[in-house]
Amino acid sequence: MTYENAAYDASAAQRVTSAKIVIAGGFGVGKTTLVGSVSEITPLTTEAIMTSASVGVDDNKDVPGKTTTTVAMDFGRITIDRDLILYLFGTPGQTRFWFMWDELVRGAIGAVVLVDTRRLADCFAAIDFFEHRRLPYLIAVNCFDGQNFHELQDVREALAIPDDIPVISTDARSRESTKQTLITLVEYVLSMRKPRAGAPV
Ligand SMILES: Nc1nc2c(ncn2[C@@H]2O[C@H](COP(=O)(O)OP(=O)(O)OP(=O)(O)O)[C@@H](O)[C@H]2O)c(=O)[nH]1
Ligand SMILES: [Mg+2]
Repeated sequence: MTYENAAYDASAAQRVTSAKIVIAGGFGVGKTTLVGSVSEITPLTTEAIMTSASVGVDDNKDVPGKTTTTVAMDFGRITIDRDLILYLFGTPGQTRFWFMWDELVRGAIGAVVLVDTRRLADCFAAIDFFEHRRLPYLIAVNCFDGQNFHELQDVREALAIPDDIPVISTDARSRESTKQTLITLVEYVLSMRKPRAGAPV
């Protein structure tokens, strides 16, 4: 490699931007699945076996195959294109781990709130949390093979989500679908940072 090439590579490396994204939502909605489907590194997960102690505490009747739950966080990474790397932090879903959320969102540019429409109310706490901290978020309805199908406009109305916040559907198991969800979030965050037409500069 010539010196010129090396110098060129170094400047390219400097243009790489990284950003932290939080993946949140209720218990068993697919957060760990989403981080795992898209991460290009082996995702760090902190799953623990659900024991009889969780009976009556964790409502897993809509996710009957579920035997583990996240007790700290999920962590993964995806390179969106040559100059944008996203670091993904999945939250634990159960309310008894809420004390971790402040640390998890520190420095994040935005959040994906995953929703299962069969348990819509489970995402209210995450929405409240991000609104209170003014962290941009979007709503991603995890499709669960269509078993929970609802029109996105109905979901928006049920959750009282303002029109400017994206409400999209996704499949947490699909790398392409998850990647598109993350791109939508980044574009939304960037659009919020652009000065509005007519705004003082
Ligand atoms: N059929 C179907 N199953 C899914 C989908 N997304 C997740 N699952 C399953 O749902 C269960 C829960 O997924 P997880 O990714 O563990 O959910 P989580 O939100 O991380 O759960 P907690 O960390 O315990 O809150 C797992 O058994 C997944 O395989 C989906 O889109 N379709
Ligand atoms: Mg999890």
